[in-house]
Amino acid sequence: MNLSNLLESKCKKKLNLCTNQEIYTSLLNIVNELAKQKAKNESKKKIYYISAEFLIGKLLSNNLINLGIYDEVKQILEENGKNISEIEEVELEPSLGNGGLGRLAACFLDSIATLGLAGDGIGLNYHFGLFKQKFKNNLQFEEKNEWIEENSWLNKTDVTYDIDFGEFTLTSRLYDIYVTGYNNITNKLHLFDVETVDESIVPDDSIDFDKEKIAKNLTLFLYPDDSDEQGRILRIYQQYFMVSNAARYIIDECVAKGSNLYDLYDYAVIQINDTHPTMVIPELIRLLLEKGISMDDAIEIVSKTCAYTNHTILAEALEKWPMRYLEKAVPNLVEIIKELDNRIREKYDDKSLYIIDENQNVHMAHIDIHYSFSTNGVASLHTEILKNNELNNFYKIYPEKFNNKTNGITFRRWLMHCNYRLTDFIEELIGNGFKKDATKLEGLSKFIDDDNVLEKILEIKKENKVELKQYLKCTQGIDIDENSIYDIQVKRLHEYKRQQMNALYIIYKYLQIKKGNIPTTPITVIFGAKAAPAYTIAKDIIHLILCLQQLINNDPEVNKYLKVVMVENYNVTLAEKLIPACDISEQISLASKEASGTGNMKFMLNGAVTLGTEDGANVEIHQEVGDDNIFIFGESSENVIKHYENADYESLDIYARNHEIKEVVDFIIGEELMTIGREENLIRLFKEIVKKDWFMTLLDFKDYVETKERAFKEYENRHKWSQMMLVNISKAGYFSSDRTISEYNNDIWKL
Ligand code: 26Q
Repeated sequence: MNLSNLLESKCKKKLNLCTNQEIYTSLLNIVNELAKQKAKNESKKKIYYISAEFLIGKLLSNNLINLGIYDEVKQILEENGKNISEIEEVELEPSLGNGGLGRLAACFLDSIATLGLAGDGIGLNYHFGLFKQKFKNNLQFEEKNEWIEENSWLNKTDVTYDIDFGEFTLTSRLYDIYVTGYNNITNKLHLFDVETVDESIVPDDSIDFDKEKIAKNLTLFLYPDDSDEQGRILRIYQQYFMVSNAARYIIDECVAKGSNLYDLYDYAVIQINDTHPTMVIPELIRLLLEKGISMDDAIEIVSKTCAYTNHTILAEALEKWPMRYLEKAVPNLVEIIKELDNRIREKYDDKSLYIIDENQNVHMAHIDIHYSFSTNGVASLHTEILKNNELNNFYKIYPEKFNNKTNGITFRRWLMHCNYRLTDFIEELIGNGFKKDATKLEGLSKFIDDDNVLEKILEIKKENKVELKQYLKCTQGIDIDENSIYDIQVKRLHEYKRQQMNALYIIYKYLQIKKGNIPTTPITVIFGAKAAPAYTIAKDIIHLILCLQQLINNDPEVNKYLKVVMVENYNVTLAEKLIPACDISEQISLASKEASGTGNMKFMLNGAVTLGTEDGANVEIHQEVGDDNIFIFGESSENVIKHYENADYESLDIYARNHEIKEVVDFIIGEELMTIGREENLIRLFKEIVKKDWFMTLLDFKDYVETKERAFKEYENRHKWSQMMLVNISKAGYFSSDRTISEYNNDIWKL
């Protein structure tokens, strides 16, 4: 049956009479059937990517592209008066992730399947996942994010396990989502759920629930509030539930393929995505002991099966769990963790290497590094900092375990799907080879002096900007000017990412305009970010940005030249609209703090020029595009690390000594903002910046302003700017996750 007839038979009526919802559901069913029929890779060894987050985004279009039927479906719909983007709007975005680490996991699944490798993801089926963000009175509020519909991408399986905790046992159920490779095989994302989960314990428009009802709440939320002890223990229950299911599933699958478990590592390699799945190590050891394998053997087998990826150098994000919590939640693991710690104590008398510290805290990353065969960072600077600073003690004893795998992004979603205009144009210029081999984008460099090509790139950007304008008008009721410079910072809200520095720039610019220094081209500064519900200062930063939005957008003297937009509920779907329309990509973290960043890669690929610090993968972007096609500013990571070592950074000095900076910072608690915003929040933020400024905003502020002004000035030379865009696009090939996954496979997984 051809696709058109198939679709009509699924819809059970003529397409032109169907609602968008009916068409979406039918397409979902067709995709699932086609995905199921695709070949699997039945090879002996498989990669299992365990992660607390999979930020997969909407799945319909991506699957249609990967199955090679997007254009055909689009055409069939058009012939029946339907528009594929309106069908896309019907799909709810899965709420299974938070930020970079989760989106990376999703890009990796796409690339693993695209490269034809046998590899599945394993995680949890959160019913509400990450909260939905709402703004009211210039403040963030959180609501539950219901995304699972009657017809969803989740396929219920018969796989269930009984998972024993300290005080009770819970039964799990596995749901699978098909992961289609681009013109290649199908793999799976395995999401475990608890059979007794009960959505009704969460009131409407809220994220409150009884933290002690583990049987009902276990898989409701991603990163439930951990500001109290109950919340932290709930996190342990979640983590153990994830990894115990994963471990059993992996063992069952390997045994079915012929493993005697002594050779588990010939059948499975487990990539541990940050420390959230770390308990898989003691859990696997425990399960092997249950099967009669000795402790020595079990430890060796598991260590040869597991590999660990570190995504952060922020001390506060490195998980340590009080032993007391583990004793309550997962007593089965306690003896094993103690044994793992004892073996280290016997071998080394350096306390910094121990798993259990003198305060009876269990350091999860230490379990990973000692008892896995590989530890990798996610960008070259990050890996160097791990080796030379943060994890230097470990690097000295295990130099062979440390390796770098610079992150990447899937070009199927972040170019072909989100920017069809640019994709089609690139194909016109260099053919379609870049879709399978991203390095072919280099072929664009020969058009660097071709005026028609440069014109066309600007035209495409303009069209994308108009489309974003219309979308924001429609969905958020905000009006922006497509002829302004779109300057965008979208990412989790965190002080180290320094959204507050961008906000200070806005104040600076506002004051300049008030003084009569008018920008040649108007500027639209766009933010998107969620703050963790208990992260007070992050919420204060959102408050500041929203107050600035209100002040500036309503000031007729200023709003012709400067606008501020903070989009509500930033997610993958919004990213897909914002990134293709961006002129300037803000990547302004304090050097040494951003492990990699992946948004930076998406923006570059879509022809935005980076304004950034020498941090994370910005360093590698800088190397690829050269000094002339990026705007770099700020203190080096080496100097920043020295400031921390010497504890010699004083923001108050900078504030007091520099009149211009003082004027800008004082504005936070000046009359204009205080009449719009809340005193408590603004004063707290002001004090934080002046008295602490842990992430050194004021250190880089002057250089940031100067560099940003230079970028705006260069934007006026449209010819030159277009050349910069072209260079960025043509050099983005290195940042394909296909390259990253090939490296994981060659160096770590060896499938
Ligand atoms: C830890 C302890 C307690 C509570 C929460 C957490 C926690 C939760 C989420 C720690 C870390 C995360 C997420 C981290 C993350 O997204 N990291 C990002 O990973 C990307 C992919 O490697 C990098 O590009 C980013 O630089 C990094 O910030």
